[in-house]
This record gives sequence, structure tokens and C-alpha cells, in this order.
Amino acid sequence: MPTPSMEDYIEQIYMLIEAKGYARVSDIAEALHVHPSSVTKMVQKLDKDEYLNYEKYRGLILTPKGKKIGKRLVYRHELLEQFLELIGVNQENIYEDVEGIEHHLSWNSIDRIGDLVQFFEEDAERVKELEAIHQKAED
Ligand SMILES: [Mn+2]
Repeated sequence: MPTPSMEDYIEQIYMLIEAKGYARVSDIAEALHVHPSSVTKMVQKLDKDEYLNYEKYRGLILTPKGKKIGKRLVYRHELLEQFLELIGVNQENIYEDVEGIEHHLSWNSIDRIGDLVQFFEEDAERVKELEAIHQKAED
């Protein structure tokens, strides 16, 4: 299993490749607000653990194992954003909150949160009822 920090890198690399077709060390460093030398170090570790193949000057590609987990990590992030939005968390808190919790939930919890999001998505009335409770708590 990747560590939380490895997860952040795999997630970011997956998103960069999805968006641009490639992920450069400098792009990863910028996205994660870290120094390029930290990226190089982590990328070498991810290569060793077979999440990606890295060749200096030629760039990196995710292995099937890296792609599979990258996809799940991006799904997890998006699901948690959807969940927080659904329960009425203020927009300005959502991204940072997801970054704070995403690595610390089991996949069991993620899947159950997925069920809950689905429960609300299936019927807009349910969302309205939840909003009513939220409103009452705010009053
Ligand atoms: Mn994330």
C-alpha cells in the first residue's frame, strides 16, 4: 500500500497525464507545492515500487498498477468533494478538507460514503430534507 504522500503523488501524476498526456517533474512540483528535487526522489521510489516507469530526460509513465490506483485515488477525491458539497459544507472549505481526510479513511468507509451520495442523488427530495435540517441548525 502506498503511503499518504505516495498517494498524493500518484493522484497528481494521474490527473496530469489525463489532462495533458504527460507529467513532468516541474509540473508535479508545482501542483504539489514541493521542490523538484523532492519530486525526483519520490518518483524514483514510485518507480522502485512499480507504480511508474521513470527515465531521466524521457519522462514517466504509470504502470498498469499505478494507473489502477491513480484512478481510484482521483475517484476518492471527487467522491469526498461531492459528499461534503452534498452535506452543505461551504465551498471554500471543501478542497482543503478533502485533502485532510482522504488518506485517512478506509476503502470500506469510502464505499459507504459512496452509497450515501447515491442515496441523495436518487431523490432530490432527500437533499431538500437534509437542507431543511441544516437551515434549522443555522437559525
Ligand atoms: Mn486529493
